[in-house]
Amino acid sequence: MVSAKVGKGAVLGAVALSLLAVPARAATGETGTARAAALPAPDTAGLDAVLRTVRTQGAPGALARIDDHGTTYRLSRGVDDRGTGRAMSTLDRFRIGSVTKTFSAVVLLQLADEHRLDLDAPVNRYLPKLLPDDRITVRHVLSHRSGLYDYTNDLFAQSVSGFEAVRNKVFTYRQLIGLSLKKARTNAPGAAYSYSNTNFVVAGLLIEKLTGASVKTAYENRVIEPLKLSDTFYVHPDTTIPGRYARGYMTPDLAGAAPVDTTSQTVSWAQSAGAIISSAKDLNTFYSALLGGKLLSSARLAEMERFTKVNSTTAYGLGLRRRDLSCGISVYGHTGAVQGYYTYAFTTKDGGRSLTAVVNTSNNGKVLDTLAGTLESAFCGKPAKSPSASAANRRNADLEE
Ligand code: HEL
Repeated sequence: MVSAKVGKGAVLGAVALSLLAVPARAATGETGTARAAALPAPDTAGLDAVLRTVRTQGAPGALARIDDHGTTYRLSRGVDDRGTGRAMSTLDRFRIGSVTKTFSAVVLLQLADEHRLDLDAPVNRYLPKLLPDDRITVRHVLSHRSGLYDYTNDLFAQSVSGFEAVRNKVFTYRQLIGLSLKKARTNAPGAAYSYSNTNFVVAGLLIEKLTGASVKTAYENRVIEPLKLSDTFYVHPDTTIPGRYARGYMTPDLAGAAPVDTTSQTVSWAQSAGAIISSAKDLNTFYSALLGGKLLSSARLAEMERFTKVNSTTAYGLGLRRRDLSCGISVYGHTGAVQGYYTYAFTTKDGGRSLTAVVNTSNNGKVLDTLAGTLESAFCGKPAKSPSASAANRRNADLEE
């Protein structure tokens, strides 16, 4: 059950652990940047402790991958398939949920770079009469400040039955926006941050209007192919994950009931707000390239990084989250929660060190909270003080939005 080919591996009961550290640049004599030297070494033991803890809290499997200036660390625990007992692997593909939002924002910011989109123009300039208020701009939408109500609050008021009701459904973007517009807006345009999937459905419609093609084509032409993201797919409305993947399991609403296998789903309720499939390697490549300035001009990247404070540890830019860690380091990326999977994918300011951590469960706030500890282990290194103050117990600030 040990998948490590290099480095350390261990088997603990029925649990598989692989820990692989590959100093890819050592052979060429390359060294890290000055910035890399300033970062503490990743705490792989701490990272593994987080993966073990989420297993005890109900996650069938967990994985984490760090890419640090050419050195890769890979850890996995538990299973990616409860039926067969196959070990979770860092090679597994999974559903990334709202990490998709950064992909959508990148496409729109590239269109802004090409002078085909003005971020401060009303959405209605490009999509006449779509929204009931001409003051809602593209920037408001990408920063969750539009005030458009999040229709998923209603769809998933009951977690399992809500999921089953939409699992195989195919929505149009306009149907989803219609669900939102049945409800009062949460704030005046630009007045407040209020996270809403509706914003990134509007983003998808904008992408399709401005490019004259599907979001799938835009993701492929502008991000997936240029970065050679061979594990990244937008298959909507297909329900299957290509190749090797982790099956997703939603925690039942009723204690004692069996986990719900959510692997097969259209994710049509999310589309450009949350339907991409990817892997830890690809997400690390993506965020490293983005923060490293390879996808956007420096002016557009700076706009993406104009953050609105969400709470004490989180801020939101344009389709991009910032997490402020206990050691004073801030990291940039996104979190994802789609039925069956939780994802954290973040990188440093220069894109030099990236972490993706995933569990194949959802509807489990404890696991989501605990998984945030992977950020502390990956970017802050070993805790300076008592290990009992472990970052594994940090509250997931995103839940407090
Ligand atoms: S929620 C978030 C996360 N985002 C938002 C988006 C995403 N995901 C959703 O809106 C799906 C919510 C339903 C998930 C479901 C479960 O856990 O399986 N939960 C329920 O049904 C609860 N009643 C802000 C956490 C993000 O991090 O951006 O992804």
